[in-house]
Amino acid sequence: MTTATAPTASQAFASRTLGTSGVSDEDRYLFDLQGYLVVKNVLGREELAELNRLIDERKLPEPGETVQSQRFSGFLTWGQPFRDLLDHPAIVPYLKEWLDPAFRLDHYYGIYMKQGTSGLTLHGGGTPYDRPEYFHFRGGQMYNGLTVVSWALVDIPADQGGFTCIPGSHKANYPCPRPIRTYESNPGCVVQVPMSAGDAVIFTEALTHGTHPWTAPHHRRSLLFKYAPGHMAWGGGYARWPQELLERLTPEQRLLFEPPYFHQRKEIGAPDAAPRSAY
Ligand SMILES: O=C(O)CCC(=O)C(=O)O
Repeated sequence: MTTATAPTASQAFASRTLGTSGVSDEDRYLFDLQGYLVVKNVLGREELAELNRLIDERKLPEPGETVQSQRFSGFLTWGQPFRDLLDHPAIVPYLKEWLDPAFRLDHYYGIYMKQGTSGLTLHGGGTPYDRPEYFHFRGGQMYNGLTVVSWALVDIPADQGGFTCIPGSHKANYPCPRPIRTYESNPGCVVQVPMSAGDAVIFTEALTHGTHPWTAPHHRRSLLFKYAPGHMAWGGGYARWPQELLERLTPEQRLLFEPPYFHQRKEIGAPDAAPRSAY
C-alpha cells in the first residue's frame, strides 16, 4: 500500500499554475481591478525557515523610526534561497504577461519593522501620471511599468500594518487627497493587505500604496523585488551590480540583470525562443 504525503506549499502551487500560461482568468481580473494580487502559499515552511535563519545570521540592527532604518539590502549574496526567488516559477508567468516577456530586475530590498515603527505614507497612483510607474490597457492586455513582488517571510495579520493600498487607484483620474495619503483619513478606500508567511503580493507601482505603521508584536519581514519591462529602468543600479552576485546567478537569472534595452532581448524562461525582434 502506498501512502500519500501532503504536498509542500510550493508543490501545491506548482500544480495550480502549470497550465499553459500559469495566469488564471481570476488572477487577471483581480490584478486589473485592484492593481495588486496576493499569490497564496508559494513558500513552504522549510524555505521560510531557511530564509529567516539566513537573515537572523546577519544580526541586523533593530529597525528605528526612519524609513531607511527599516530597510536592508544586499541579500542576494547571502544565500541561494534568496536568489531562488528572483525567477521563482510561481511569479514568472505574471511578470511575463503583465510587464514584458523579457522583464528585468530593477532593484530590490527588504523591509523589517518592529512594533510601533511608522512606515511610509501612501504614494503613487494613476494621477498624476508617472512615466516609469504606469498601468495601461491596450489591445486586450495589461502593460505595467515598475512592478513589485513582495514576499512575506512572516505573517502579516489584518489591520496590524505593513503593505497598504487603495485598490483600483492605479486607474485614478484625480490625485489622492493629502489626508488620505497620510492616513489621517480613511473614508473606506484604504486597505491593509493581510498575508500569511509564504505568500507573495504582486503590485504595480502605479497603485497608490505605502506602509502602514506596524502594530503586531512580532517583527515584520518582507523581501521586495522591483521588476521593469526589459527596455526600461527606474533606477540606475543596473550599471553597478556586484560581480560576486553576477557570478552566482544561473544563465537564465543573468538575463534579469542585463541593462535595459529592447532589440534582440531574450524572453525569460524560454531559452529556445527567438529573441524579441522576431516576434
Ligand atoms: O510596506 C510595503 O510593503 C510597501 C513598500 C513601499 O511602498 C515601497 O517600498 O515603495
